[in-house]
Amino acid sequence: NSTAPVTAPQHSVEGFVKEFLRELHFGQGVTLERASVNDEYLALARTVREYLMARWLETVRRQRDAQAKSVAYLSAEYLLGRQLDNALIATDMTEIVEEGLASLGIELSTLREQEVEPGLGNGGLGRLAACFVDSLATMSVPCIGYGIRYEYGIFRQTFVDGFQVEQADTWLTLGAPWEFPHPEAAVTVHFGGSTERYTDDDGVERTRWVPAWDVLGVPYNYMVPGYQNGRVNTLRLWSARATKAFDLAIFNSGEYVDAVRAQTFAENISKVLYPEDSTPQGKELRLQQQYFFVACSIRDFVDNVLPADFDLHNLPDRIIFQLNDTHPVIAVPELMRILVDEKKWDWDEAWAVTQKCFAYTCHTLLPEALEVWPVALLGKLLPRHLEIIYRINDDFLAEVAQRYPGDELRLRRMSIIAEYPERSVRMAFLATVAGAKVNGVAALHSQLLRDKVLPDFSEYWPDKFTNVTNGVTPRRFVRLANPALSELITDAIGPGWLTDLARLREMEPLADDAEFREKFRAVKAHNKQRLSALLQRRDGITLPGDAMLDVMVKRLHEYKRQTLKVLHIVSLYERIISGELDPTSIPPRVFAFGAKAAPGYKMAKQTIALINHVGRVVNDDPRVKGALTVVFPPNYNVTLAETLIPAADLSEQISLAGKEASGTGNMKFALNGALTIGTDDGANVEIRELVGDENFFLFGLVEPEVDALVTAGYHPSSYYEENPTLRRAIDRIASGAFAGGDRTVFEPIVSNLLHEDRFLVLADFQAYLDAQDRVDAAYRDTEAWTRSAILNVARSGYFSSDRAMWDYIDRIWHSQPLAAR
Ligand code: 26Y
Repeated sequence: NSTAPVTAPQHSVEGFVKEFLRELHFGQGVTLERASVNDEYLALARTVREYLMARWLETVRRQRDAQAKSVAYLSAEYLLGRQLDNALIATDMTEIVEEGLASLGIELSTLREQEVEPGLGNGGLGRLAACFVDSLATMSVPCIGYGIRYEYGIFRQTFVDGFQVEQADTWLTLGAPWEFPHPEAAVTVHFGGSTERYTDDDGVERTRWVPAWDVLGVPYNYMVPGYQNGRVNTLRLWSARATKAFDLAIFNSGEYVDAVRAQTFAENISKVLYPEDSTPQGKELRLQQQYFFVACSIRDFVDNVLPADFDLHNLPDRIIFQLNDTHPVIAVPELMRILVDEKKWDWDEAWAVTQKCFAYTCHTLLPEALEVWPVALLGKLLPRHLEIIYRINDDFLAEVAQRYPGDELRLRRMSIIAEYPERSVRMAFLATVAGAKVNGVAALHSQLLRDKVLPDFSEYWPDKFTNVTNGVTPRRFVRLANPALSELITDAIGPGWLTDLARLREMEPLADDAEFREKFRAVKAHNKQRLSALLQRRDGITLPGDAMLDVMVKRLHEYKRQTLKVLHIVSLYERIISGELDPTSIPPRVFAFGAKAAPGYKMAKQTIALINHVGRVVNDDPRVKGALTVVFPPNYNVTLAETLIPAADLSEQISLAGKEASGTGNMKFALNGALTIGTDDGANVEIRELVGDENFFLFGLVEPEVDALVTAGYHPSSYYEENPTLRRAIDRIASGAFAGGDRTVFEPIVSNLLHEDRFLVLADFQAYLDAQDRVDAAYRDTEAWTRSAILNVARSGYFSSDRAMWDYIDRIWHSQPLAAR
């Protein structure tokens, strides 16, 4: 009967094997003897899915019944990482599956490797969204994640002669076993056209949008399993399809081929993730993507998630739309359009509700990363939304004028519409005006956001601004990525830490236990071997046996200062080969990099080449052999991070103070027992406060000093002239020593450093080298280093994304989980 409960297959080896073979036979249509690795992987994924299905359906049902307030997380990016292991851990199936597969002669590890991770994000912001939905599911908080199902995620990076070459990310080609498409539930989204005034049946003057074209949004649902709590939330990603209108055009047009091409035009909207993550170019397709997914999502929530008779005046009791940066901010005028044009509400009534439904998270401090849309472009694509934005701005500025009579300059500064260099909409201002709350992503960032980025707004609405320091999920970044450490922790303090990470504190006394330190070192050594084996297999890279592993992994950006790290390596190299430094006097080090550059970002791509070329020279030089090794495996992604981070001894977090909003890699390293060398920036500040000064290598200018130096006039060449160590390192690069004698290849990097150096690499160089000397000294005392590493783990529980989610609930959402807290 239709209400029969869906039940999961038996939680046992036999239950699993039976189901797996059924999937192989009836799902994949192959016998075990004839099955490919991909057949086996797909059958396994579908089997594991079955163990989650009953929980998922039950979660959806309970959520409908409870009518509780939900979070709708709106994000253009979700950098999910592989799904299989996460699902196994959530269902506690790993051992059963390992044993069951082994009985069929299949290795689980082989099937794991078959999965291509969904890379539907660029970096920190996308990975944060994935951590947040994981935590909300684990905490039993009603949440639906909305985003875009890009057909091509972040590009695959390869190196040719050390230079980055991008390849398409074809993550869907071998099958997508984790998604549930619902073409029957497609939503229509309109674009273009014009607006017109008319008088409605009640004699009221109204506006309506007469769009020119439309596309369909097809929802693809993904399971977001909570950690062993019987709950599965939903991530709904939208894919663009042509509408009937497009099909009709095909039949009515003589130009059949052109018409079919027009169909592809519609489908282009969700085709590819933009690989830029800080310099938004005003690309029309990007705006189409943004409006596409928020229009689908609001429509979906209002029409499908809410009950049919729901009174939208109560919307704020049922939903909070959390805006992940400005990318989904066009949702604000979209909700206004629905309420005012479609539901025929008064403007003020609609605005009062809208203002309670949104909250905005800012992820940057770089002025060039703040999105603005030229009015001409926005008006062409979304003419009604532009009118609505103008009206919001007019009303807002009228209010400001009342509070500050005669303050023309202030009005110009605060206007949502910028006039120069071109008339455009400042999306961060729109989000701030519309949002009930605005938050930064680390304590320092939130402070600078108030003081530097949005000072007029924080003066106007002091209570609107708050901070929620980022976090990362311990399920993926400790339990899944570091099973050996997880076992050690659980043996010591029990399993409760995985859902209550503050409990890692209970490990603190063990830092003074010699036996525990020995075990902790064994875990690190094991993880290094695991990494070594992976890099050998994956890239043919050989790691030296026993060396400090010094890791810098993150997107390539000038403000993150990979160049400072390169100067450190070149300086060590130069001092060794010139006879100044005895290579046996320093602990052997492996410098590992991972970084993708935006394809159009010249300086970043050149820096990648420089790292690779320095690596080639250093690794081939017998004079430094064993002492210095540089590795740069291509295509750094979530999957590689899961093996790289647990092996690290030293975490490089060396951005210029005041530029990195938070960082989340920094948290993952600390939680896996690496010590940080870092500036006073982003969440580094909080990491250092918590782990203690003596367990963190701090260096460099602090933000007010950066500010003062830049204001006074910064001259990088003076550092070059006055510091011989620095001069020798830069000269070596300039000499062409890393480009086969060609001085031109890296000339742009050298001249940028000497004459511009926007991010004060030269100003921080000596302080960085001094801090690295402190690292070397500390590393020589093995017991003390291990003690610090253990304390880093024990004191980093604060950086769980579960804690971040509780903070959002307390400070922003005011929703409550279905289950008691
Ligand atoms: C508009 C487009 C060009 C764009 C696309 C992606 C702009 C920005 C981004 C992504 C930004 C991002 O990843 N920011 C990072 O967010 C992390 C999570 O809050 C922070 O930890 C990190 O410091 C910040 O750089």
